[in-house]
Amino acid sequence: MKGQEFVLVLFLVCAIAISLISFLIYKSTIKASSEDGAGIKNPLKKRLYFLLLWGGVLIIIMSVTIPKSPYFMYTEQTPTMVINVQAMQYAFIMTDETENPTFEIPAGKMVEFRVTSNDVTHGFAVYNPNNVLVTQTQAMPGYVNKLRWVFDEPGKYNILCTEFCGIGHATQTGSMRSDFIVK
Ligand SMILES: [Cu+2]
Repeated sequence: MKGQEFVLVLFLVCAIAISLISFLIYKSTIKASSEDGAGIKNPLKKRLYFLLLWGGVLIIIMSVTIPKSPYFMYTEQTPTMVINVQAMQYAFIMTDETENPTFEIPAGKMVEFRVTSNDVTHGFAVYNPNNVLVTQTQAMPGYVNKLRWVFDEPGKYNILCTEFCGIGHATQTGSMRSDFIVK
């Protein structure tokens, strides 16, 4: 199992465990209130209704969101271009496969960012030419996060750090940002 898949499975296991505990607490609450005569008329029916409603909502949310998880995006394709990103206090160093820092990204083609950090955790958030956030990942020390994306709109994309990574994160002179061109 790859690192990112492991994190996803771990998240799902934790989510199920928390859900189960919440349900058991809910169940024990009903019992207590029935015993002290707080008057739930048909606890079994209520319990079943709650379970179906809650389970249904959960299944709908999960079936809509899980397939759209970034973990599954473009996994079957080979990236046209790989960009290595090193984040540090307070800059991003980005190069293509030939270690060229002045690369351009082809529009409409899937590219892969391999994002890591030299020091603390940073954010790697990509904003389109209209300054709308289009995709993001974290830059973590000792770990490479792969971010695959297709940029359809040509122009200058800005990269901002989305973690408060230190005193120079947002100062006038040393604010943590970078950019690249999509052509
Ligand atoms: Cu930062």
